[in-house]
Amino acid sequence: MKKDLTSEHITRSKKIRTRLKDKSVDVLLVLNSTNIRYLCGHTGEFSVLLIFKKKSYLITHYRNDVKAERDTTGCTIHPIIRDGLLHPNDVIVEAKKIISDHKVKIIAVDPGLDYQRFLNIRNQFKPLKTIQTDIVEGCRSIKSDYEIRMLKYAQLEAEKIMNLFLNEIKPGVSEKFLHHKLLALIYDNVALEGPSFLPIIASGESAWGIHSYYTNRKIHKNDCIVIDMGVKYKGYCSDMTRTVFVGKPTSQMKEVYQIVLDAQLAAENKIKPGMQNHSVDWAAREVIEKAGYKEYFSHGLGHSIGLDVHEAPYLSYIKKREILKENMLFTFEPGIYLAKKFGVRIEDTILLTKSGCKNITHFPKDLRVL
Ligand SMILES: [Mn+2]
Repeated sequence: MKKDLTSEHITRSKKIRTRLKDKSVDVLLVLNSTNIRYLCGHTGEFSVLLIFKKKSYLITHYRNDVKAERDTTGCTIHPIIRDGLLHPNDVIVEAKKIISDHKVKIIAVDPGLDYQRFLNIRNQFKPLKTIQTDIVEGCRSIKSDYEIRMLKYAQLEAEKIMNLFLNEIKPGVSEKFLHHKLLALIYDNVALEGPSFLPIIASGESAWGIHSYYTNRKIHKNDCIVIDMGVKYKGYCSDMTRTVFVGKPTSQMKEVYQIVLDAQLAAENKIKPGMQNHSVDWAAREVIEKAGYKEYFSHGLGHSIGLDVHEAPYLSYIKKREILKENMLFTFEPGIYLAKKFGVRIEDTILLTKSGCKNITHFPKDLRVL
């Protein structure tokens, strides 16, 4: 596994270097912690990764260096040894020293920081030219075979947990109890890093708020319950939503469930490499619009997923237009939320293949009455 990861880090850094060369950039300064993990494996705080044409340096506080030696490949670890507290800017001061030992004209800064911090860094590196870049995000959006394997495994483990979890749902238990129970089931699997986000348990009328994690509401007979959950395996996230019913669903619940499912299938049938993100969102949205529930699908169809649970590109017609490529992964999560009544969302993860897509979520989607 460690060997796999080492060759991953080498391949990823190579890709980054090619792109830096295309833009005539001499060094990339990476501050976003997920991007640092992506490129060298390090997960500690207060770190900066410097990628030069031939060499990379990980600048980190000395208290991180044992961990860095263990987790990191493909770069030289450069610990900052200092008495007293470490100031967040110390890593930048150290980066400046290393950069001054190299022939550098243009520095690219990874955008995992707010614009104000970028301006601050730009000032510190003057008179060198500093540009903001999102090339790491660009690389991250196309998944390698190794990453696809990790993402599939995370999803598989999440499905086993979901199976156990559904036994806990019965009238009288609260959303809060179920939320805690689901977290406990996730943490019981020590092979996992933990949840990829706090699970959402939204029942009955409380389901119309898209991101309420839970309330104290107790499950009733004839409820409709939205469960949105994911786990993290070796850094990689899964994300899945299922809507289940306790007792007898009403005819409107059944109708809405079928529309949401049809919307998801429409997007699955339509997506292929070369398509624009907006068109995929519309493929699902049209189904819901035609069925008369246009205003009740109030979020995008989905997002990419990887080391972060939400990554670019986003399948939403209000986000930046992007062309979709083979080996990108997306969640498809259409939903209909009827204020003060109930909500339905169904979410799977889809891998874009040469000719279309492959759904990596295998948890059943037929209407389930517990
Ligand atoms: Mn999602």
